[in-house]
Amino acid sequence: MTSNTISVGNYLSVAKPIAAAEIAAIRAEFPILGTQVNGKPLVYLDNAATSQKPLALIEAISTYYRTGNANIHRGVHMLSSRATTAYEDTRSKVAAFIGAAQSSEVIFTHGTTESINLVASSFCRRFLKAGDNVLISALEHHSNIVPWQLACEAAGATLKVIPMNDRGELIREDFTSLLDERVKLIALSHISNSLGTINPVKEMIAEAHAEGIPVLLDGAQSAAHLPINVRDLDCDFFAFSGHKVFGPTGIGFLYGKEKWLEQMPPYMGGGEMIKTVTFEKTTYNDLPFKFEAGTPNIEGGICFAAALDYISAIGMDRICGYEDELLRDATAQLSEIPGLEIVGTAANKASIISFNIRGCHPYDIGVILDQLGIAVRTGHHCTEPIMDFYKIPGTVRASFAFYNTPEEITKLVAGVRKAVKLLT
Ligand code: 7TS
Repeated sequence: MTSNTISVGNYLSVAKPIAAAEIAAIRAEFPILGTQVNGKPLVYLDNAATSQKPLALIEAISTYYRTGNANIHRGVHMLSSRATTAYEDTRSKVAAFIGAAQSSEVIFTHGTTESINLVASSFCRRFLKAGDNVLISALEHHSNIVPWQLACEAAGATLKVIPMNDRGELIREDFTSLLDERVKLIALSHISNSLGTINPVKEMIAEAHAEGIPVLLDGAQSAAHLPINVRDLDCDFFAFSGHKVFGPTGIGFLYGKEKWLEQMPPYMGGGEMIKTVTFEKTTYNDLPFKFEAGTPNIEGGICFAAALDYISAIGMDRICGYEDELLRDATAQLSEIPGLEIVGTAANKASIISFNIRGCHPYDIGVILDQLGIAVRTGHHCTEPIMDFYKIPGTVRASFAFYNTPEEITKLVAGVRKAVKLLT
């Protein structure tokens, strides 16, 4: 594999990555990257937790509140109708960004967690019964475990888990052997937030569909790193958070195939999700509004468009190619540190590296890195079952975005070497 050949989801694509010369201009678009932490220039390597925001987004939020604030889908007045149009325009942009057939298949939520809970609540009320199974994987974030536990408990169903190997890759034969007519839904992370594993979801979805089983993808990590096309992947649901792709917090979406969304009961009751209400009976609104009760995150919805425009202009394939170079560089350099063990060594990985150092607690390494201005995450990363699998309390995790640089990797490596010296 050359550095220009990147693994995109489950198919290979050749991209010309962002060039090193372009990075300074890109970084200038993110004011926070020019700030200092603990007297040192910030090195932000916690992008899997949340991404930083470009000026285009920051200015869009300011402009919205200065000149455009109104409630949507209700007023006859100019501000309201403009806000409604802008909010619905973002829905169309999201649909285009993920390759959905129509924007009515995009439901705005607060983020990935709410999107998964929506399906776990609504789909399972309609389709899950006692004796059925829901299938998840050993690589899931708590957000893609707990909602299914709640749904299975309510229905009298069983939650089953696709196991993984020591490299953090799902064991395909075990997946195949778990597929039977009792499985009503599979909920699978596209990319593991702890290990960076890119799951071969396209093949797994095809295999599940051959058995008539729908698949939800937890895309919290993938849409920031890979071009996404829900029709090409053929997933039935795709859950996502705007803040992971340089957008605002508190806005995300659930993509769902119309054939499922039409059959699912509403998730929450309230304003906007209805057609008519009497005390005896309520009829529900059309898609996507059936699933959008109450006043939504209007600012987030409208301004998310600025973030999508920004990254679309750069190109997800170029972002993916550049991040792949950062990943290889960081993996090679970190691996040279004595006592450092990379946790999660899948063949197909996104730009997320978890590691531990023999004799050091991840938290202590994180504190020393913080003193050097380097932001990483330490702990279990909301994936306790993964930590249990490796019998470790947690990891240090560095997660890269396209605005990170080889110089920042050098600083990370020097910081980790310093931590090793101080702690061992
Ligand atoms: N699923 C995955 C794979 C995630 O990485 C996250 C957040 C979520 C679901 C939940 O997303 P939310 O936006 O609804 O909170 N992951 C992380 C992380 O790795 N560090 O902080 C949040």
